[in-house]
Formats: sequence, C-alpha cells, structure tokens
Amino acid sequence: MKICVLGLGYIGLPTALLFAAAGADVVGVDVKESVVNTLNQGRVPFEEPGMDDLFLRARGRFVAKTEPEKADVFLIAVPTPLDQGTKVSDLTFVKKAAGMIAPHLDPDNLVILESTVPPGTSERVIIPQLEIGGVMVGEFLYAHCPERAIPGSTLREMIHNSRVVGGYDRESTEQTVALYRRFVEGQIYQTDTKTAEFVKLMENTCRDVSIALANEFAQLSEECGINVWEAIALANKHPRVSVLSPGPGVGGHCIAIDPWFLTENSIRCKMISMAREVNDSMPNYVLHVVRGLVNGTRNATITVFGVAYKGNVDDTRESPAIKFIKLAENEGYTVRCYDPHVKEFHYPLYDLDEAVRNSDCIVVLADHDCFRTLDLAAAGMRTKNVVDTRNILPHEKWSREGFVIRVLGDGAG
Ligand code: SAJ
Repeated sequence: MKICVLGLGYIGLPTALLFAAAGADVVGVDVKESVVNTLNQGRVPFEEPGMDDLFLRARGRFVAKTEPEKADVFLIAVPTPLDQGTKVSDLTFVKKAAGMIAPHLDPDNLVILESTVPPGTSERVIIPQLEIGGVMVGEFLYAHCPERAIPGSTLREMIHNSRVVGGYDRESTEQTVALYRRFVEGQIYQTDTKTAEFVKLMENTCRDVSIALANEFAQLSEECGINVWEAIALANKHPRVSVLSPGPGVGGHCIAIDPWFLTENSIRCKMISMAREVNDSMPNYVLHVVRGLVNGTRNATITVFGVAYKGNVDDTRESPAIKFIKLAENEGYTVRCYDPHVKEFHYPLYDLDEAVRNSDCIVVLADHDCFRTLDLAAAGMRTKNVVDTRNILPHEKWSREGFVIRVLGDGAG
C-alpha cells in the first residue's frame, strides 16, 4: 500500500508518520522546500510530544518530496485559511492540492480530504478538481475524514479518538474506514461527505461558543465584584454544567476560523458570529485590565509571557497575543515578548531576563506549564505588576515578592 499525503503540517505529518509506522509506504508532499529538506535530514520541523520517536519508527517507509506521484491513496491535509476581510473560507490550497493529484489519479485510487471545509465543498470544489485528469468519481473513491486531534496531544488523540468518515459512496466509506483502522483505536462512525464536513465545523463552533460564554462570565464577574474562577469551579459541581475557562481570546488555526465556514452562506445565524466577536474582543479587554494597573506610568513597558495561541505548543497562528501586542503598541506602550516554546514570531522574542528588565507589567497570555512554577524574585522589573489571564501563576509566592496581581475575572477591577 502506497499513500501520498499532501501537506506536512501539524496534521498531515503526524498522520503520514502514523501510516508509515503501521507499515504503509508513505510519500509526504509539501510545497515548502524547507519543510521537505528538514524532514529528509531527519528532523521534525515543529514541537509536538512523541513526534521524534514516531519519526524514528517510520524510518525507511517515509520520504518527503515537493511533488506528488502515483499512489494507491491520496490524502489532503493542507490549510484552509479564512479571508479575514470577507470572513469567507479561502479554498486555494485544497483546490491546488486536488489539482496536483489529478494527473496521477487512476481508477480504484482512494482520495481522502482531512482539511476542514464548508459543507458541500467536496462535491462542489474538490471532486470536480480531481476529475480534471479524466478519471471520474465512482471510478476513483472519495471520502472526507476530518481530524479531531488537539495540538499538544496530537498523536495520542489521533490514535485513541473516535472519527467520522463521510464517503462519496459505500465503497469509499468502507475502504477509508479499513485504512484508518491501521492505527486508529477509537470508534469510526460512517456517514456521507457533506454531513462529515458539517460535523467537524459543529464541533469547533461548539467549543468557540462555550469559550465565549466563559469570557462573558469573566467580564460580568468584574462588574459584580466576584471571582469567576471560584464561581466556575462551583457551577461545574452541577452534574450537567461544564463551563470552560476564560482567557485572552481564541487562537489557533481551527476554532478561531471554523465557525465562519459554517455561517459563510447563511442569512440566519446570529449566535455563532456573536461568540466570535466576544472571543475576538478579549485582547481589548485584557489591555483594559493592564491599563488599570499601569496608568500613570510614563513610557510603560509591558512584557508578554506566552505568544503561542495556547499552552505548551509552539504554534502562534491566530494567537490572541498578536492582536494584544498591536493594540498595546498603538497606545504607546513598549512591548517585549517571552515564550520559551516559540522560535519564530511576528515580533522579536527576548530571553526571560531581558524581557522583564525595567518592565512595568507582565501579561500572561499562554498557559505554558513552565509559568506555573516560575520564580521572579530577582527580576529587574521597574514596577512589579502582573495580569494573569490564565490563572496559572503561583500568586501567593509572587505577592510575597511584592507583585501586584490581577487575574482575569478576579472581580477586583
Ligand atoms: N481556550 C480558552 N478556554 C478554554 C479552552 C481553550 O480560552 O477553556 C482557548 C485556547 O487557549 C486557544 C483556543 O481556545 O487559544 C483553542 O484551543 P483548544 O485547545 O480549545 O483547541 P485547538 O484549536 O488546539 O484544537 C481544536 C480541537 N477542537 C475541539 O476541541 C472541539 C481539536 O479537537 C481539533 O482537532 C482542532 O481544533 C482542529 O484542528 O480542528
């Protein structure tokens, strides 16, 4: 069995390596030469637990290239960004990937789309693109099998989570299920292509709306003068309530984007786009809290702890830190960033000592575990202020060291 995986990012690469480690011959394809070279030199281009070990287990069965070639199965795992101006999905990459497969497609080949797309995209856009080579769907097999893995636990979740497979026809669905059985230990549920597309978007939209609710609770708690973290912990003692955690906003390549894919053709939906607005406004709210602490300080410097979109990952796509920094700089603050997980970012990154030197306020944006035990007793800060948007710092210890601490939603504003 030979599998050609298009897109060697956070989803495509682990999927390709899991198939290779399970015995398939895998050609991984990426348009970025730097990614292909890094992999062929024996290195994994991003941080994710277990990947180095998996890469070793896949050795001899995985090779990276910049062009696809003939195979039994083609798997598309390229990004589907959002056009930020129109809030409409940008299908350029999935369309291009399908077009690259078309000349290599033979009857009885199976094509699987893992990328997230608006409902109906497989039928309207991907399949017609694949058919350009002259082999028609029905002759080749087609299924949508959206991924469900969470960055930070990608491999464990890819193996153990249940999955949904939506095939063009029964044969496509069954062959796709049999293929994923090579490494998936969770249940695999079967449906049609458009339902699978819709289900994926519902999942991430559900999470986005739930986080927006937690963020709204955090702001309301400030108005009421109560601590939202204590309130959430108590509310979650109810057997049917599970409030998520507030934070500086929602980032990443999925949850901040997918809800728009669901609503882009709708003339009715309100709640989903309102939730997006709530989450997108959180960096403004965090800056409002920071202002409350540093107002009056001339030429204040702010230090951002954690520019990744969430804890323990190196991914900064759609990170709320980007908007927060822009807003803070526009207001005249000097901003310095510290993130031990991230190697490249839109703004310069400093080491810890440099980042806090003469700073007037630390703002914790990503909940990296390393921040939980951080000791800044000897930090050369100008004013010892902290805004902890994730409620993760060892607050008692820091207050003993003279820090003034505001936690997002602590009711002290
Ligand atoms: N966040 C909060 N509060 C919370 C939970 C998360 O503010 O209580 C924030 C995070 O800090 C982050 C954002 O939300 O900025 C999203 O993080 P996440 O951990 O909720 O999700 P992702 O984007 O890393 O992964 C999601 C997952 N989807 C669901 O849980 C429904 C994952 O299973 C999907 O595979 C992935 O999107 C994807 O690729 O679609």
